[in-house]
Parts: sequence; C-alpha cells; structure tokens
Amino acid sequence: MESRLPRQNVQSPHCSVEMTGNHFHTTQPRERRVTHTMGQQLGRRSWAEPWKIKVVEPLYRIGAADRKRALETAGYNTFLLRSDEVYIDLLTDSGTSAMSDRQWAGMMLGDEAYAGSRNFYRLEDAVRTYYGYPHLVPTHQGRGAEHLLSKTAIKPGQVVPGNMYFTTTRAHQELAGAEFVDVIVDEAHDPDDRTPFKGNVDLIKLERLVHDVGADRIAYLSLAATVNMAGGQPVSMANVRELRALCSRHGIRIFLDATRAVENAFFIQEREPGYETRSLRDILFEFCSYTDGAWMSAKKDSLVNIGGWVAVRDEELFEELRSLVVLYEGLHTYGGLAGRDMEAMAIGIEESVQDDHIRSRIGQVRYLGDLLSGWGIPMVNPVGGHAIFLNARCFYPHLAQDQFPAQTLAAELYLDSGIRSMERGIVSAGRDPDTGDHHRPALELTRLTIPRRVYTQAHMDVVAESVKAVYDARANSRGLVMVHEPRLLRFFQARFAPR
Ligand code: P71
Repeated sequence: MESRLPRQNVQSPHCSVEMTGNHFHTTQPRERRVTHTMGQQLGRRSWAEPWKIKVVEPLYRIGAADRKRALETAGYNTFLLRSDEVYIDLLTDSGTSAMSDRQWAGMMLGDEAYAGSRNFYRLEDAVRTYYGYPHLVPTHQGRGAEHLLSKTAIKPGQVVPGNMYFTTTRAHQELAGAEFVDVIVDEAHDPDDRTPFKGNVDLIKLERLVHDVGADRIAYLSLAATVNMAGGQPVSMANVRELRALCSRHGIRIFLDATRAVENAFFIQEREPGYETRSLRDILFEFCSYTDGAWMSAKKDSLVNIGGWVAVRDEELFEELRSLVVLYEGLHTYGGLAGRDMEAMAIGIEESVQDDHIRSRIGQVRYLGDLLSGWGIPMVNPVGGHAIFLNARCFYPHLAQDQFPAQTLAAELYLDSGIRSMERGIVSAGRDPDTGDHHRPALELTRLTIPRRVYTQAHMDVVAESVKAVYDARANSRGLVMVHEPRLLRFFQARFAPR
C-alpha cells in the first residue's frame, strides 16, 4: 500500500540545517560521507513535520546499572518507573502531546467561572462542528465519560458487543453489570493479516449475537475507531454504514469510542474508494453521523494533556448524563476540567482535523514501522495510527504466555536503552470474572506508542536501533513471574520478578 505522504508534504528545498553531536552513536567512522537522506533511502521524497519547535524540554538517560536498579524497584512494570528514569517515553500517546502556541494562548483565555464558562460553549461548538453531536457533557478524561455512559446506557444483565475490548471501557461496562462480547473480524486477531480495515465489526457475529440473546438484552454496540488493542486498526465507512442499518433494524444504539476517530478518518481517506479527495473533517463528520453518540479521551486525537467528553443525540439520555456528571465529575459545564482545559481542547479539536497534521503524525509512526519491518522485526501489520505493536510471541517463542512475553519485552527494551513501552497482552487482558482464569488474548504485544508532536525522526532512529538490539539478543530472555496482582486493571500496578 503506497503512502501519499511524500507527494503532498515535501520538505522545502532551502533548509540546510546541519545535524551534529549525537553522542550516543559513535560507532560510525566520522569521515564517512552521507550521500542519501532517509527519504532517498526509503525511495521517496523526504517530508517534514508541519511545525517548528518553540520550547524544548531536556532529555536525560541514566546509565545501564541505574536502569537495572530502577526496573527492579518498579517490579519489572514500566508503569511503575519514575519518568526521570526514562529516556524516550513511548508508554502512551495519552495526554503526552505537545500543545501548540495557539493552545497555550488559549489557556490564558480560560474563564474559570463555576457555571457557564465561555470555554464550555467553545468546546460544545467544536464538538458539534467536527463530530456532529448536539448534546455535550465534558469529563475529566475518557474513563470519566465511559463511567457516565456505562451507568446510563446499561441495565445489569445486558450484553455489550464491541470491536475488541479496551481495558478501561470493558471494566466500566462490567461494573455497570454488562457482559462484553467481542464481535471484531477474525483478521484483527492475526498480526500478519494485511487487510486494510482490521478494526471492522463482523456483521455475521453481531447478527448471530442479536439472534442468540435477543435485541432487548443488547445495551448498545460499542464501536471503537481506531481499535487500540488490535494495533490501532481502522474501521471502514462501509462497515459503520452497514452497522447503522443492522442496528436500526433491531433498535440497537451505536456508541462510538471517538478517542482516535480522526486517525481512523485518515485511513478511510487513504484506503477506501470514494474518499480519496474528501477532507478528514468531512470523513469524521460522516462517520459520526452513523452513531448515536460518543465518548472521548481528548488526551489522544485532540492534542491536550487532560480532558474528555461524552456527547449524544438523544435528549433523554443527555438529561441522565447531565444529572450524573454533577455527582462524579463536576457541574455539567466543566465536568472536572478548568475553563482553560476546555479552551485548549476546543482548539486542539480544530488542529487535529488538519490533513497535514495527521499525515505527519501517522507518517512518523510509519517511519519507525518501515525501519523495523526492513530488519524483519515481528510486529502487527499494517502499522496502525498511534503506535508500533511488537509481536512478543515471535520475539520469544520459547516463553509460554503466562511467562509474560510482552511484559518481558518491555523490560528488555528499558534495560537496553531507557525506552519505555507498554505491555498489551495477557497482563492487560486481566482475568475472566466468571472463571477467575487469565483471559488469554491471541495478541501478545508490546506497544511503542508515539506521542503527538513531541519526538523527532532522530528519536525514532534511536528507538529502532534499540528494538533491533533486543531482537538480536532474544534467545537470552527467560520471562517473568507475577509476584503481586491487583484486583482491578492489574497491569497498572502488578509486580514481577525474573524467572
Ligand atoms: C492508552 C490509553 C491510556 C491508558 C488506559 C488504560 C491503560 C493504559 C493506558 C485510553 C483510552 C483508549 C481508548 C480507545 C478509552 C480510553 C480511556 N488509552 N478508549 O492507550 O485508548 O481514556 O485514558 O482518558 O481515561 O495509553 P482515558
């Protein structure tokens, strides 16, 4: 599949910045003449980020012995490292974006009134304009929105079908008394299947579920675009359109996890016939038009460090959400946020739907993916929007899944270079509430998540070389045992020891 990046976003020819002093890489002889840019090596014109840097934050890397001690203290769990112990932080793209000068300026326009802040109305307007939902309830972040929607839209004993689980989403659905049923297409569970829309819902699986349990027992269809745990894989417009028809036939609502829906729109523009010349903005709006409402972690697509919302079309449901938000988050015009946070979010929404922004964002993820693929490193393909998902099973075929291959890989990467990644395998999947046994997901992945507008191509090169070093040493890894297991969302605070 050909990327359109090179043709549409070509680096300006007058740029003559000289790169100097990468003191971590002294293995190449200094006199060697560089004759090809990275773009040329990859057979395309080079392109550059559509921004320049105004403020910098220094990075440090602690030594190998200190990293070993830090990892032991953290119980081999990258969530428990202190960020000062981390060099390049690829734990998550959540709340880790760099805000623009416009967003920072917007922070000064915060109206910190308890009720009716002007920034709330700006946010409401942005959500109506770009996502199309008339009724907005702000929340402190995505899981606040998941909580409110799960409590209002689920009756205990109901079933929630969805295109693969997400950790916090499923936890809230289960806490509200529902059973989550995975109805994603089979291809999503196969890291090597290169189908373009691996996030799609399997209509036959959904239809069969409706038939088996009855439409009344289905609380709603939980549709995520893109699908995080499948590797950031997109849902096609055709799929959501067909889902709308199927769900309307049975009177079932569709709620969208819009956390990375702008990235989903990029893949539709790139891959779906008929959408090549449509703007991201248009595509996003049409996609949302097939759904009854959405919840959002604005910490991803919308380029803010904190914030979220839930928005719906139905007035009655809105009324219920508005009553609950005052109990759990704050008044319905701030939902746990400061006025300035809502302003930054409103501006972030506008910036997030710019075509050149998304091309550069996903282009950077692909750049890392292309390097790793070229070296034969096993990972989820096609590369998704927000991260590279390394296939830990293939790194460590000698480890059983309950020796935690993906957790092991995250630990090895940190030891090698100070890069922080995240386990997305058996530890994240948790236990089946009925049987008490581990969920054993087909995908055992370690995620290298790329924050938006934060790191450069040189950082990606350093990451790629570390992954290669760990891959080359893969036969030496022995796996981990879990020595402490929290009851809820165990991956955040679980502790491990070497086997
Ligand atoms: C990510 C996160 C943040 C996270 C969450 C749980 C474990 C580890 C890291 C958060 C999402 C998400 C989707 C699709 C809802 C949330 C919750 N993702 N839906 O990927 O990806 O939003 O974090 O704002 O509460 O690192 P929230």
